[in-house]
Amino acid sequence: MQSSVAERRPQSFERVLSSMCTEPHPAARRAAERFLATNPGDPATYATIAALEREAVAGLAEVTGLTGVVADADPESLAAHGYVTSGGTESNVQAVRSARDRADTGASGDPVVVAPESAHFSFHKAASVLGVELRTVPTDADGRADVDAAAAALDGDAVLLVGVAGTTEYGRVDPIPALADLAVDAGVPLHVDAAWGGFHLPFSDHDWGFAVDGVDTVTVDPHKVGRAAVPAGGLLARDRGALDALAIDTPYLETASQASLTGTRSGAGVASAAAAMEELWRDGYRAEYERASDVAEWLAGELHGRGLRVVDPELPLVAFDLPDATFEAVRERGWRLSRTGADEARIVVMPHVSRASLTAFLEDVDDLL
Ligand code: 0PR
Repeated sequence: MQSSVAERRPQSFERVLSSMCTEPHPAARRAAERFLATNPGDPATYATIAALEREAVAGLAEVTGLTGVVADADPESLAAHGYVTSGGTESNVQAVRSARDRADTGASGDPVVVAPESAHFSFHKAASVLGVELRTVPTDADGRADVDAAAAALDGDAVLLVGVAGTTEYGRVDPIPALADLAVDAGVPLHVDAAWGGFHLPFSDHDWGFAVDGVDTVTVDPHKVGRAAVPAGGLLARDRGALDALAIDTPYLETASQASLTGTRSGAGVASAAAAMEELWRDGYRAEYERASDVAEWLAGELHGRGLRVVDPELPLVAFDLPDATFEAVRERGWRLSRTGADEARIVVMPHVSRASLTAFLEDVDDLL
């Protein structure tokens, strides 16, 4: 007989190597539990969680460089520039929706979103629900958006260009400044998907966020590298108009409008995002970026030393060739490992992925190779 729910426990993160989920920060976990039954979708009723959402957005504005570009950076006014979503999917859907509804193309066909083929599958969902055409363009040999291909794809029907800062499969950062120039020339906004990369990038050499002119909206997820509890994504916009375009009247609530896609949403994610950033921005995240980058470099060297082809990591995500039989055998030993579309094994060096756990993984690989 199946044991009761109360007796069951989630699996440990010890052998989880390809997921973008991780152990929340202890303060984030506690905050999530306290605010579990609140609804930030109704700020007039749940004022404390609404205030925490303003703080979380202010935190995300720091992470993405928005505070450096908007004149008035106090949390009250920043609140109109973003909100805590349910995750990267909602953020990306909403970015596409906002761009579609702000566009004035006089387009003949469906509005077009141009994105590199490395863009996350949430853009396909967005295209499907929003009635836009997703026009994907090739990446270069290194897995970054090909700027010339993007330029060729932007025509009069285009309403949005997408760049990815930290791709799901390889952790690649697209050339955001070049894409931004292109977007400005074409008269379309640029959306940067930094759902995974966003909490690493401030400590890297990349130009990626609102510091780059032409970047209009950014996805950045506290529930990935930000160490908040699920669900906590982030959507940020340079101009309040991008959020205004999403606002729907809410006649019977005390608050007059709502920009989020979901109605009732858990205060757990919002509170835990605020708590995680209070604890970790900036030094904690910097330390994790440095730790994870070191671990990724070390892992790439170890794999290379075993004669395996490794995709040189840019952010802490390592893709490498592993023979099919070995891949299946390590999975049978409990390692949770997934593959890229090109069949490489893929290790995301999340906060719970340590050198010690990877050493144990490599011992299993040695044993099986
Ligand atoms: N944008 C990028 C660049 C992403 O990598 C992801 C998620 C998203 C958007 C969508 O975010 P949400 O899943 O929060 O809506 N990438 C991971 C992936 O598809 C999501 C994931 C996380 C998958 C944990 C498995 C897992 O265990 O691989």
